[in-house]
Amino acid sequence: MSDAIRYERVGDIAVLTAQNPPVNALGVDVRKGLLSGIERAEADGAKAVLIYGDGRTYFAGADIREFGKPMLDPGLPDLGSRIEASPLIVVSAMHGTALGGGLEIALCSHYRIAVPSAKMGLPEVNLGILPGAGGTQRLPRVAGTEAALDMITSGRPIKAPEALDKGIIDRVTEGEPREIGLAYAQELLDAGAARRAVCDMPAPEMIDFDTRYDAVLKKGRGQISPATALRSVQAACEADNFEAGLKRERELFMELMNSDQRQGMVHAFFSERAVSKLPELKGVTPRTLAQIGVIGGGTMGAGIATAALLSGLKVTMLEMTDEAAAAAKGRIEGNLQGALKRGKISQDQFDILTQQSLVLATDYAALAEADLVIEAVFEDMSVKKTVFTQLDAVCKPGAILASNTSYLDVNEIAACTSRPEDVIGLHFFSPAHIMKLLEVVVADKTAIDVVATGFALGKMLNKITVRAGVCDGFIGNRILATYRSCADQMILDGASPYQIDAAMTKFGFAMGPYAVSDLAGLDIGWASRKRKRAAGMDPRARDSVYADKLCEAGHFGQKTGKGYYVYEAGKRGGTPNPEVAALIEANRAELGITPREFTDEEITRRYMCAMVNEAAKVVGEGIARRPLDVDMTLLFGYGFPRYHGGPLKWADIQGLDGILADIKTYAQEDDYFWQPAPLLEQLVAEGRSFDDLNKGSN
Ligand code: TC6
Repeated sequence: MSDAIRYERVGDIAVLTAQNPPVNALGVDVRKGLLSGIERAEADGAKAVLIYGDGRTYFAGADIREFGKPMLDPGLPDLGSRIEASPLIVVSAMHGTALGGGLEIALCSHYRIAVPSAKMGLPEVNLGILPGAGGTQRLPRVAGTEAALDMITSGRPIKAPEALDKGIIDRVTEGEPREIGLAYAQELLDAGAARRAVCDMPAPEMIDFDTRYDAVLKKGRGQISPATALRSVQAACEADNFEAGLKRERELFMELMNSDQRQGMVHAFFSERAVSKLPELKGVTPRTLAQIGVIGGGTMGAGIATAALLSGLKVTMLEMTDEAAAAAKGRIEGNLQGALKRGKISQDQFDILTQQSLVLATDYAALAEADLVIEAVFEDMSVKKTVFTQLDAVCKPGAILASNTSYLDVNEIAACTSRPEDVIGLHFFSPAHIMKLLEVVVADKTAIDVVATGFALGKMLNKITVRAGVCDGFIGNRILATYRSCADQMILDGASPYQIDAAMTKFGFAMGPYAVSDLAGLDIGWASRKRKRAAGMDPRARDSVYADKLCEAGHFGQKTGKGYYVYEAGKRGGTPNPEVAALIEANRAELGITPREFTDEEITRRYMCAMVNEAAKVVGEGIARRPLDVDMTLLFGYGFPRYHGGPLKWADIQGLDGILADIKTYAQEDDYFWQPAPLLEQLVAEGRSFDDLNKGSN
């Protein structure tokens, strides 16, 4: 018997208890234990078997760490079928999360009971695979085709009462899984209940799968697992018998298991958990966080305040005038109304947050007791310095002084205070109460417990928190500036913004870079270009002015109704702005460029090579500690498609040598922009990958 499953007899019931913390993943030892437990129960004269999990959960799924390696026996599908075929009555009692292979084992049991708080689902599509242990065959049989398709293609878990309604479980009872499971199994035995196998149920109802397939594929924006899972459910309806359906599920499962997308999504799963685990923070106690100040109540500051309020912090919002403070309050209330509508907070909570937890102020003295102050004022160094000088004068000793700057030098900001060790960058993404990313920007003198507090804040606000070093744009905006510049150069050379947007949405981004610029506001890029020109650009750098002309004409994108696209009131999305082509042509003529054709493939390759090359520089220079930090920044802050895993995982999958070779080819046209990252050259020379660096850092 394996240690991962404890076997015991309680009267006529053999009890199999999973003991594989933290989440009772169905690794090989657990599978072996379940198999031998069933065999032993049958040999032992037991009449029923109860399966449940020790600790916080029933099985949370297959052991994801085993993916990509040969599956050791017994495999999950065979184990499930063996449990289902047992002549004994098998009962699963669920608590915590019964996910993926976990729910599939429950579906192989003959009866299912759960505590009300238990959640269950088949989230495999989010890992780039499909429920491959019979889930696509059994769930539609018990829940019906529509309900099963919804759960399987979305990966969305449901709570026990909903599962009861859908016929997925038989009973919901308060209590400990062991106690309720034993009582239920005994009740079934006493009632002489029959063994009941889902595989014996009739095939589920047929629906129009082809129409659904197209819709699911479109919704996935290139992600193949939901649409493939749909085909597997279709097999449940169409196959001659249960075994034939299982066989089809297996084939489709293996296709996905061997796909690049599975690699990308599993990388994302582990990286989003690893990203905030920094060895240097082990054992460091964060400073107390109860009350924070936010300076500046524009979109960003109001978003930060909203996020903080929702996490239970008290917030003092500082603005310049009473009118501006009232406007900030209006924005925060608007954000909280959204949370109220989505059911995240109750009306009572809304009232408390807006009337008690939020304080408005126009005098810095109101920040004297704050544990942390986050400045979200205009992105200008002299304005920031004025703010920090005042904060230095009023804040209590030990208070953390944070800037939400997206580009500026946090060392320079820190230097204008008498306490640079308390200064840090906390770079939120707009809208800050919705976007998941937080860059914690660590300056030269930032104290380690201040860094730990930045991460603690990220956890409180439910953010993906990434450590970044100081440089222009930190991790995300620095890399963005480079791939945007690559796109701008392709435009000078002959591509159109619309072709680039189309190529990048085909790659999997929700929006292309020019549509994103219109959304963010073209004035942001304009200000950044002016700042770079004022600081003195390298004469070898290619500069473009067509975008400036749009701004000079007052076109800042969506907010002014016109940018790269024209936006009509009441209509979603925009149509290409006909003025843009003329501006680009004038710019090309000025520079003496004869435009050439670009294919979508070339656009994607250049764009991605620029992104990967800059990302490799960011890691090589220590601005990001690990490649996975870059990957998570791009995934959670910049809409990078999750199924590619992040730019550096994507690069590993493509092959680093090919990427370096292409960068060197592009460098023959422009050896200033396309300078290969030393880290990329080193990895290629050593035959290593970015992921090797991730593993080496754990
Ligand atoms: C499947 O079942 C396929 C079946 C078909 C096969 C034929 N495996 O998230 P947390 C680790 S696919 C291995 O921080 P929470 C996790 O990495 C699977 N490890 O906790 C972390 O490790 P660390 C379908 C796993 O309370 C630790 O456990 N199932 C697995 O916030 C704690 O995790 C899923 O997709 C795993 N399956 O959330 C469920 N799960 O401490 C995936 C977790 O070293 N899991 N770990 O960083 C989850 O969604 C969440 O972990 C949770 C618990 C909701 C279960």
